[in-house]
Amino acid sequence: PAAIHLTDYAPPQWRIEHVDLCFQLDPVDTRVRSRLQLRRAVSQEAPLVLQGEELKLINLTVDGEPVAPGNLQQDEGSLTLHELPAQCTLEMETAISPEANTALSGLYVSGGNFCTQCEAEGFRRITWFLDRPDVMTLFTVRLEADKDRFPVLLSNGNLADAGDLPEGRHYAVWHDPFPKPSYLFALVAGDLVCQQDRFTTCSGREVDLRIYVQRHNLDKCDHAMRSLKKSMRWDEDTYGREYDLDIYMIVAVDDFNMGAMENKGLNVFNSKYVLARPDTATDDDFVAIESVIAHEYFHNWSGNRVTCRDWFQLSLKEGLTVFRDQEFTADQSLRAVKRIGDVQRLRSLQFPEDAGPMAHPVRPQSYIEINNFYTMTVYEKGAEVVRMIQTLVGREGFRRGLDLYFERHDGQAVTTDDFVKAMEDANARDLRRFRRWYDQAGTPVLDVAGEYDETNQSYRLTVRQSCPPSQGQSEKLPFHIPLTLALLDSQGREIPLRLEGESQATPGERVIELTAPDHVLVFRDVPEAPVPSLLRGFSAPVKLKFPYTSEELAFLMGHDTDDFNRWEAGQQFAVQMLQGQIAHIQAGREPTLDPLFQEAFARVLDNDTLDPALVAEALTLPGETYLAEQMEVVDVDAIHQARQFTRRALGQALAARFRAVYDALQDTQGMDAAAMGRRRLRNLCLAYLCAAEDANAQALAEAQYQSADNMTDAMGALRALMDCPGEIQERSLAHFEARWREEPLVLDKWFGLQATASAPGALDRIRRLMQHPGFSIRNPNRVRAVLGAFAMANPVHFHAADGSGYELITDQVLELDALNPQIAARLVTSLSRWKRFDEQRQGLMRACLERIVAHPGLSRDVYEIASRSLG
Ligand code: BAL
Ligand code: ZN
Repeated sequence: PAAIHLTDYAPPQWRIEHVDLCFQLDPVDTRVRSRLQLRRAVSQEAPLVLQGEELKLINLTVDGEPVAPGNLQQDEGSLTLHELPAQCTLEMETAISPEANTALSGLYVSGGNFCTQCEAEGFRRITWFLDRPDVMTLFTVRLEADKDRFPVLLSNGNLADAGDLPEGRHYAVWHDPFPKPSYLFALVAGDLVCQQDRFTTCSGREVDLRIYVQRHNLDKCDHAMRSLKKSMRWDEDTYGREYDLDIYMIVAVDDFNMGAMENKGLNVFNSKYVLARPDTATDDDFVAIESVIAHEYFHNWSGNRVTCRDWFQLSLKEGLTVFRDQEFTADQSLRAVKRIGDVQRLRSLQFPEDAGPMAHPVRPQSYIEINNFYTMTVYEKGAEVVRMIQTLVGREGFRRGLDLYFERHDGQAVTTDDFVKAMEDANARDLRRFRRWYDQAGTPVLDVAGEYDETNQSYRLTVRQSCPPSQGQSEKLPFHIPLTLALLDSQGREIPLRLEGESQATPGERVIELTAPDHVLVFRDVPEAPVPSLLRGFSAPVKLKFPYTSEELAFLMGHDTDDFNRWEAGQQFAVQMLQGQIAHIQAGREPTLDPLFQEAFARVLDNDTLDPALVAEALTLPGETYLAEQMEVVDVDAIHQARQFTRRALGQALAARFRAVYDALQDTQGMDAAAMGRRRLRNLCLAYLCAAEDANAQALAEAQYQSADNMTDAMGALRALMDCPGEIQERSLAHFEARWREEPLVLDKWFGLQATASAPGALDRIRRLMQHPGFSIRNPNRVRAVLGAFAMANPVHFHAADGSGYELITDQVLELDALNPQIAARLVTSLSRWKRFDEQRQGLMRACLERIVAHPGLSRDVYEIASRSLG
């Protein structure tokens, strides 16, 4: 398959000013009639090339007349019309089979209902079209279906008409007054019920809010509805963005490739991000639902009103919208806790992507299959890039820039350059160098060193930036990096900062702008040797290296005035210690627990002035994938052993204190952030107690499981018990399965726990789970809960030395590819970083990738990931 390049972008030669669509819905044979009002956008004659996949063309006319056979050419994926008048009406009828659509792209059936997913290129699986985001069209959509089976008929915009038809059928007509690209089209038809509410916008307009679900899920919509109203108010208050239609609809479906989709006025959601009751969903689920609802809602401006010119600009809407949803979530709870979670995700998932064969810039320069570029880099690193702009221009400046961006580009399809330009123009700033963040892949490294000069009372920081080469980019130009820092005295107070050449010191922290490969910063009037607090709040997505001693890290853990950096110091301390343990294990020696670390850890546990959520973050050891990133050659077994050893040793050494904190946190009622924080810390204490392999702890966990009235505590207990194989664990897992086997989203938690278990016999376990009546390879959530969890979050067994884990995943990738290439391709990424492992594993992983690439009939999606990985 051929790659598509950003440099080949050319504006569309035709515009579709209006489209009328009429769907005669039938699961096996749906008929789609479309009428396109076309206008040529260039002065010279130009053929019209429409995209289409898996379509049967029934008939076609131009201005009511058939087209001469010589002027119509159908190829794989395209339909070309020659010699069209500059303005004309094209009418077509196509036939599609939604029920046979297992790729879940285009129009398909889920749970007996019709739904669509058109981003990025699913619309071409519905009808022939200019299926590209820079063609913005007014849509009028008529739906016709059997009234009993499909009583609800929805599409984008506002309802214009509805009524009955002969033979038990009915219709609805929807008109969307905002021109939009085809990827934002949606339709839903089915037997659904809705939870309804209202929202009055800041200008006083009334909006009808509806969440559509299957009837048995109607009691799980309250949280989603609350989240929607909060998001709408927050976007008005924070960014002055008001909703623009009379109705906002969300539909939950069980079979969905992504998390959710921001179709104009009609969001279609993976039910995982809608449905929640305290007894069925954990606190993390509640938070995730709130943030995805917010994310899709925020897209109404950052994505829909202003959209992308082409798919290389995907981060224009995704990076910005992730940034907006991160800020929203930060405002609902503790900002530092949100930041910690986001940075953990970035470092454990995006940094590896940026260092591997799939590395690509935030604005990729080429792709074979765009679905493969809905990545951590485009989303999460893209959000970091937006965050850095805010750090550079300040919050008010950022708001000015965003206002200008929306005002200047409303109704347009634009580029990341247009976004940066608006930020520059609104703030009279030059961000030329900053733009490199969009075009250069790889994670920059900051090597920092500090030197105190007592005689001159000065502190000298030298900062060197570098960035390792990535595919197609051997040399990198320096990045424009905001480095937020403070200097702390021995009491933990921030020393006022006066850089050489400045006449006055300023209190607090500073944002230093790094633009060159090397910087030397000399701070004056520094009365004692300071401890620097660097990259505060993770002010840039870089790897920071500073030679802190254990004592300095312990000091920062207890004293840094930046919450994020206090946590970060603990993580760095833990990484240092775990690395030492890993080396011991590799040398055949017993690991030991550093008493200084234990002390610092215990001080945090005992600190009852800190918020429990922050304490829980501080007491959570770095994850295995993050630790793997720090090693030359990844040793999954040694990493796992070291981490388990440390958990057990801390659990044993501090058992009484964990128990005391556990007991003190009895008040865990409520769904507010404070209650969630208490539950988090309490469950963490329980996990350490169980890791210590104490029989009392198992009984405590079982008692918690049995008495839990919420899923967080039930799962907290079960997760803790996963460290203790035996009767109690088996009994509890069996109880959970019996209780929740009819609730697929809850059963996914049970699948996930077992798919990630480190106990022996993982392969049999995975095979058994796949035989469970609740499992289906056709459902993306089930695949993620079992196969995804195994491949991404069970390193010890996935990387089993005999290659059995790789073989299992390879078999499943090939089976899945014939059904759903997008989901299959995601699974392949688990094999892509084979070069990071020892020689034997490298050989086994490479052989699996080669087996995949050689498989006949492979999808573009899987081919691209597997071939690049071998690259
Ligand atoms: N646009 C795809 C789903 C999302 O990022 O909202
Ligand atoms: Zn998005």
